[in-house]
Amino acid sequence: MNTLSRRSLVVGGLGLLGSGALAACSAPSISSTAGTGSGVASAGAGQRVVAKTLTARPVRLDLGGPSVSTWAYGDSAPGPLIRATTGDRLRITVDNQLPAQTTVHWHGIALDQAADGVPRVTQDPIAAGATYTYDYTAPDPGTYFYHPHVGVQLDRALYAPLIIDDPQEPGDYDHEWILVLDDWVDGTGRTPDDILTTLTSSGEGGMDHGTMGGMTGAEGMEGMDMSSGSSEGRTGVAHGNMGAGDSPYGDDAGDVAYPHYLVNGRVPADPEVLTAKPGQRVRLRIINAAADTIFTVALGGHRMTVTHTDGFPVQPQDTHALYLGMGERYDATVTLTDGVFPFVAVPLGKEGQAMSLVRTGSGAAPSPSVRPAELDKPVLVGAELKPADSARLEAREPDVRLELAMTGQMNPYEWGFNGAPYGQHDPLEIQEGQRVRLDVANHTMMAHPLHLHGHTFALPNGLRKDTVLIAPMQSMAIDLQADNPGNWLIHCHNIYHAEAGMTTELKYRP
Ligand SMILES: [Cu+2]
Repeated sequence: MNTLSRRSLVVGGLGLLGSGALAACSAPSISSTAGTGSGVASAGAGQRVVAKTLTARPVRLDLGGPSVSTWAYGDSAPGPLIRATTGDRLRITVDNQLPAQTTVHWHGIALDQAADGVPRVTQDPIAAGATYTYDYTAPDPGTYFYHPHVGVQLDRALYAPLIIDDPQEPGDYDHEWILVLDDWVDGTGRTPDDILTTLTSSGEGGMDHGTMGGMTGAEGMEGMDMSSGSSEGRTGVAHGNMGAGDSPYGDDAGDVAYPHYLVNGRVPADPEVLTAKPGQRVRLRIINAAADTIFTVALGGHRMTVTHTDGFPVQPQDTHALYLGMGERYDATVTLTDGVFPFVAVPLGKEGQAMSLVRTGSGAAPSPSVRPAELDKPVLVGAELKPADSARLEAREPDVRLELAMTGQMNPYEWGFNGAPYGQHDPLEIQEGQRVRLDVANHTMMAHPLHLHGHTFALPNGLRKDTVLIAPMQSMAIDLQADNPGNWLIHCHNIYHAEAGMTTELKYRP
């Protein structure tokens, strides 16, 4: 399910049907996944319906050596690809065979809030043994993913890609490869719930945090410009392109030292092998589904051209390597040369790496610990990409400005916004039709990927994102158009931080 050759579809005659054929074509591979049914039907008023059943259940998975007991959608990590076309209606029934409540969140989709999958905000959690149907329209094309929004379930195998195809997309590439990154611990002697308990009781999940354990959110706030609307005040990180050893996100990027890092559910010792011919163009859709790990990604021997982030197009940008925060997605194209190449995802501030192999010719596979030279070259900071003109928010002064300070520390393990954990938070209140500016300020010594549900926001340079990495002590003003009424979460996409309180709500007043 992780590879799809557009050329083979065209050769099969399906290309004439446009991108709609992609969803229909992907259906058989999805229905072949045990416990997962699917179908595509036309709906009334010309809207096509993509209907599937997703079964969440305990499974045993082979990660390419390590065999683990975990929870998954169907019987694989990542779970089954869901694919539709812009404007389609998705009707996804979740059959919860887990021994726990769950929900599914469709990360990045500007959907009707009733389908957003947030327990006690948009729905009651789906009880063990129960089913629930999500029904929503996907308004924007792009690379998305889906995962639970209950506890730290995301840190099991409960994640999978969600691709919305663009009927206008020229598709001038020979292959499309979806690459899902993950950090893995479940079934290795600890569960994610064990780790959350350890973190919240002692502040240590296995990482050596050195001297930062006593750092509090209030320290270092003095002198920060929290209100400036100037472009200088809105971007706290001055320089983006730094080597991997000199990351703007610091070395203390995560809380958990994971035993394994995965691309498409495989460890580097027995990686997935992606095959193509020399000279072919490939579209990579890279998704960071990890719970606690920022990755630096590179393809050995190649430069990538980044074309989209979080679904939206950017001005194409060449790079040797790029950072991906948890919940972020980047699309890139690459023209392949002849040989065998490692696609690596190196966890920031942690040991080990994730890897897939790209094979266009003969040759020995590189070592699982290979470090491509691209990692020593400047690494692209996604927030510095420029938006494609088609992706820009219409210029407008904000009607309302709201402060969103990221606060907390490791010891005690408490995270929040504006000094309060979720549950004691004051929702950020807005009204439909407003242009809203969120003055985000990271008052902590860690990087946090900030994720907003139901909307895509604009960074100071106009870049459209739904998840953005905020560096330690960085401030950044982000603008959004209040065009999707409801009650939406804003949270850190480090799932342990989110669970420990770094979650709040953006609430439309009636
Ligand atoms: Cu965080």
